[in-house]
Amino acid sequence: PAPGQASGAKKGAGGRITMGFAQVGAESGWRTANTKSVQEAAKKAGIELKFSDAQQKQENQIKAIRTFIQQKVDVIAFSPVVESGWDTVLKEAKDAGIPVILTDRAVDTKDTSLYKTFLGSDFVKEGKAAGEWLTAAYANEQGPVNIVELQGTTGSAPANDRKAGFAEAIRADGRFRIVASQSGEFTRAKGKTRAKGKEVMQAFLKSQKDINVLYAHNDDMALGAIQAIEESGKKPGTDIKVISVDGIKDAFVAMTEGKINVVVECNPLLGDQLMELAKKVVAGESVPARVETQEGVFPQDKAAAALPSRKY
Ligand code: GYE
Repeated sequence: PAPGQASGAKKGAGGRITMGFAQVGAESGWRTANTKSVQEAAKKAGIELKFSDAQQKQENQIKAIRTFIQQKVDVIAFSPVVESGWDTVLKEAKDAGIPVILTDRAVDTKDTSLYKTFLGSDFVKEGKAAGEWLTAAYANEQGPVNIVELQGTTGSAPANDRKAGFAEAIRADGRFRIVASQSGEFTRAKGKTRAKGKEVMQAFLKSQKDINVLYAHNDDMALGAIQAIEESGKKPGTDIKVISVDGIKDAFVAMTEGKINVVVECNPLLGDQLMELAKKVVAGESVPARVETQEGVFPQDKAAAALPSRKY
C-alpha cells in the first residue's frame, strides 16, 4: 500500500496477520520465557509469526528486519539489543508502510514516528527499587557500604536504565559507594550457563578487598556470581548481600536458600499484550505510545510463598 494507507489492507489470504519478530537472543532465563510467551501468544491469536534470533548482535537484528520488510509482513516487533543506531532501518520499515512495535527494550531516537508503541518495563524504576531496598536495608548500619555492580549488555536500555535508577536512589547517602562496575552481558554464555556473571564476580573478588553488596542487573548474572562468592569461601546473602532483577524461578529458589536478598521483578510474559497491540496497529487503530508492564519487588522473606506461583 502507499505510505499512510491503512496497512490492514495488505493482510494475506484469509486475513491472517503476519508478524516479523526480531528477538535479541537466548542470553537469559528471562529471554527464554519471553520468547516462549511471544510464540504461544501468536499461535493463540492466530497470528503467523516469523521469528528470528539475533544472538545478541545488532547487525543480525537489522538484517532480520530488512528480510521482514522484503517479505512484506504486516507488522514488525522487536526487542532492540542496544538503544542506538536504529533510525535507518526503522525509516525503511516506515517507508514500506509496515508498523513497528518495540517490545521489552526501547530505542534512542529523536523521531518517535519510527514506531507505533513501546511495550515493556520501566527499567529506571527497577533500578530505583533496587537502590531503595538497599538504603532501607542499611538504614541502621554504619558505612561505608561497598557495592559491586554487574551490568547487563553494554549499550542496552536495561543496562543503562537499571544503572541510572540505582545510582539515583543511593546518591544522596554518602555511605554507599559503587567500587566496581562491569558488564556481565546478562549471560548465559554459549554452552556455559552463567559464565560471564561468574567470571566478572571472580575478578571483583580479586580486585576488591571488602565487598558488602552485589547489585546484578539480572538473575543469571547473580546466580553465576553466587557460585564465585561461594568458591571464594564467602556466603552470598550474608557476607555479601545480593540484589538482582528479573524474578526467574531459579532466583526465587536461591532466595529461599538465603543466597539472594531481594529480586526486583521484570515481567517477560509480554506475548498476549503484544498480539493485542499488533492487531490494533495493523487495523490502523490508535494505540498508546507507551504500554508499561506491572511488576513487584520480592524480598527474601516473601520468596517461599511466591515460588509456587512463579510462571517463568
Ligand atoms: O532483564 C535480562 C535479559 O531486556 C528486560 O534482558 C530484558 C533483559 C532481562 O537478558 O535477563
